[in-house]
Amino acid sequence: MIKIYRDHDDYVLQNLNRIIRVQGFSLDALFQANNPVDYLTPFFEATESEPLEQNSAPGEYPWLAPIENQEIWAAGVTYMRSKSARMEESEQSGGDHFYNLVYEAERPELFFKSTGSRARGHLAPVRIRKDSAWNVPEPELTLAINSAGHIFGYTIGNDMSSRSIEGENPLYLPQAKIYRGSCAIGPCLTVGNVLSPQTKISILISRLSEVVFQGDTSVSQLKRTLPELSAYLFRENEFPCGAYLMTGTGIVPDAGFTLHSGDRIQIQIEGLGVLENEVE
Ligand code: DO4
Ligand code: MG
Repeated sequence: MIKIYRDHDDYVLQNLNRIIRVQGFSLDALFQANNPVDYLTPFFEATESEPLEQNSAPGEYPWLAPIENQEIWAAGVTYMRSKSARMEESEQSGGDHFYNLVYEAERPELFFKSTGSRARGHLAPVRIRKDSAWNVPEPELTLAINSAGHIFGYTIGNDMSSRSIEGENPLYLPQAKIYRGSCAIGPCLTVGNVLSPQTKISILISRLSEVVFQGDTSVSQLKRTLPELSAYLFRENEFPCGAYLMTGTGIVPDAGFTLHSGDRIQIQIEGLGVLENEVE
């Protein structure tokens, strides 16, 4: 299992206890490679390890989002909890029926979420919209899919969302989902691990050092398979530099909860690390 962290000037690769800072590495090239391990191995052969003590706490370093020219897309209503929360928030507008339909339908909900230049990394601020009264983070297992459509890695995603805008009318979804600071991924891209269905996804939100929300789920609660989601994304489309696909949220706080400026959001996925962002 290899973890790829993005720094301002270059990349840091970690394979167990070996940490190397590499030159000439490109995520676009990795996403275009037939076999990602073949692309990564020569960097470990050609580069001296950095002393571990300098990098012993990768979780405390503000890594950039591990992305170059990949688009970030997202799947929705892939967990029962997302379906029920969406139906509740859109009942008044009459939009609830559509969430029920898409949960049962063969075709999943897929939407565009972000470009690399807009994506925030680990410890960078995320935002809530000023014209939105009800806002939540969405902790999501995020797939790295190469240009040939194969899933070869994983990262952690936060699909920041306005529930008030989305609930008002399902056609407002792009405004609820795509705005400045609405997307974070990281802290690294993990390649070469086998993800068990029991993999736990958890979130903790703290405000002035008090925990105001926590929840967890597991990948086994996902209604659809990961290859099914990625196949739908690549159907009749092409991604020359590959893509990231957020796989939907299985954790939604109850209706009384909204994010505040200053809240700290920590999302943990077993084997992938912790993605932490403060709300600006
Ligand atoms: O349909 C609305 C968005 C769903 C979503 O983002 C999710 O289920 O994670
Ligand atoms: Mg989502």
